[in-house]
Amino acid sequence: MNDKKRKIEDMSIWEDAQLMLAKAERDGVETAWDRLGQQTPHCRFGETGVCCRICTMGPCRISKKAPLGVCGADADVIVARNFGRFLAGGAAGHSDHGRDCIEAFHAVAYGETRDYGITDQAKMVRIAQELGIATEDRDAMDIARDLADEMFESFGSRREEVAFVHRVPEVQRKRWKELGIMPRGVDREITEMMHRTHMGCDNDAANTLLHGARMSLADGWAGSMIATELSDILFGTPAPHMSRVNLGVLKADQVNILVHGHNPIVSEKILEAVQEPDLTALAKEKGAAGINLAGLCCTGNELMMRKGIPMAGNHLMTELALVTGAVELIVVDYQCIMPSLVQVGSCYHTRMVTTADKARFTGAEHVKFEMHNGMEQARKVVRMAIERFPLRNPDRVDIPSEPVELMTGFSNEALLEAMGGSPAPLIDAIKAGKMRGAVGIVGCNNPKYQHDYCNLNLVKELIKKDILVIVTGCVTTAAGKGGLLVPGAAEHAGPGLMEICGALGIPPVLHMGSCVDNARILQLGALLANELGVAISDLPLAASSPEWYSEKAATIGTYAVASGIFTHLGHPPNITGSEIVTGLALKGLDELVGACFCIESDPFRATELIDERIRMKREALGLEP
Ligand code: XCC
Ligand code: SF4
Repeated sequence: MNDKKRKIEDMSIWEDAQLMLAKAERDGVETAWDRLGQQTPHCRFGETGVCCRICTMGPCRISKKAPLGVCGADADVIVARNFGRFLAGGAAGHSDHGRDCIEAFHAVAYGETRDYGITDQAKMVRIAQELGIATEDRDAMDIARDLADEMFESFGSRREEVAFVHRVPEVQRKRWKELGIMPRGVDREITEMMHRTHMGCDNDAANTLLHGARMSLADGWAGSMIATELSDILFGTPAPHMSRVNLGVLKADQVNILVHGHNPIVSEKILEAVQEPDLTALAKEKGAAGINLAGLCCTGNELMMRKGIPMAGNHLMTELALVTGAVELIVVDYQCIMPSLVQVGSCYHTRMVTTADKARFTGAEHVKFEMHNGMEQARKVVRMAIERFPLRNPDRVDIPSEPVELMTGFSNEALLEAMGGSPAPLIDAIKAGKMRGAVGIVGCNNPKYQHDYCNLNLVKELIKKDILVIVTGCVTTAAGKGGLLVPGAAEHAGPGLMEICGALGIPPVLHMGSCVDNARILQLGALLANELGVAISDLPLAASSPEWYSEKAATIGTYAVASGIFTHLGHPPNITGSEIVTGLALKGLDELVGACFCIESDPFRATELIDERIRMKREALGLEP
């Protein structure tokens, strides 16, 4: 072990994490925290974004002594190109997930699968109508075929605008057109970013960054939005219900299966399989009391939102969940899955199973899920888990903590229903200052922080100021473990928000889903803005990702800002080596798109910055701050 090792209490705020970190040490298991110690201090060139590896005249790194790369590119150009490609990774991740959802929907529409179907037909018809598809007197599958085609169009090169952009307030669409950042097609914008950042193309940092905004908008208003809407159509639109969270959701006497990744196409089938009587009988034959399914990260969010399946933990809990020694099998699809999980699993009896050809892990077993075999493959995976149960070593099992209750399932549809079908109560509450504004807190964990310290404290502080918090992604688990996702948590909110929550029977912190479901927040913002006849950037809204780590989180932040939502990040992306790029992000964008980023690692100071912005927006609307 290295000398930079942190105290366990400084690594995570949670008891379940701390107990498992201690067990990992006893069991000789290395975690992300250990490896961070080995990787720090980080390379300064990389950290500030001034290292360029785009061609083989380099690699070049910019310093006072060498201010230009071999080709003549300066720090601004290099930072902008690197950041553009970083954003492209995020946009590609969400959007390729969205494309997988269209392919599933397409297979359903063309009768190519019996394993998947349409759960929310009313929503399908509503969205088809919204997109101008004829629905009257038509067979549902005919409508579905047209809708699938229409959604594929938002990925291509032949449209001037992605389909869901019509949801955006008119003033903003005009602004986007004038700036040249109207998103045309997901694949086109991503490809164009790769082109622009090839050596010898876009050598104007601000111009590159504007394309980053366009590409991120294509993620938010197309790739992610399509993933969300189609997942609802295929698997059901979430409605409020209770669930549980933390490592205590694992069961000592049952076969434990964890699902990890993002796309419900895999996890929904695993859920069906664990409920089949013959598989439960097989588990009992092997000496288990049953089969227990729990989620991790965003696929956990998806299953919890729709089906109430408990959540074992967020990003930094994924290794620690295996350290319990109680997990027979972890099945993954893609994104945010640490390659170390194969290693950690092999220290116990845990089998890791991959399901997507685009995300294979050396050392894991590959069970490829396709549209026509999802159910059969899910049964196979569950059977594999059951076979592992007799191999579990009870002496090495430790399941810490009692689970915490939470409420989940706040789709926009559910939220509107709770308000009697119209956003008017929400708007009245904002006008009256009972709810001063809303903040969407999204995203990840990062071992550079004490795990969940910023996530949890930011949520707590904001609700005290009568600001409604909406959570998606890994921050959900933090809010849930902190007991803030239940209606009773309204007692920790300011008096106005407490009253509103009491009247509607909702928590002061609403769980809206996984990270692609940030599209729900965009849609809600647009709905409120349209209702008030203003731009999204005029609303007392903000976004935050305090402990972010991924390219996807940066893309989310960028589409939030480009959509007019002031966005807080706990730490900057690797852009600080360019004054132009940093200046645009922190200030310049405000004049162009009506919002910008702010950076603050302390959750209490971040609360002040967000609060100040909400005050400003309220005053501009002529409301009490
Ligand atoms: Fe990944 Fe989506 Fe971040 Fe969690 S929140 S660490 S991106 S799983 Ni999306
Ligand atoms: Fe160096 Fe320019 Fe090549 Fe980058 S593109 S590696 S700065 S020569």
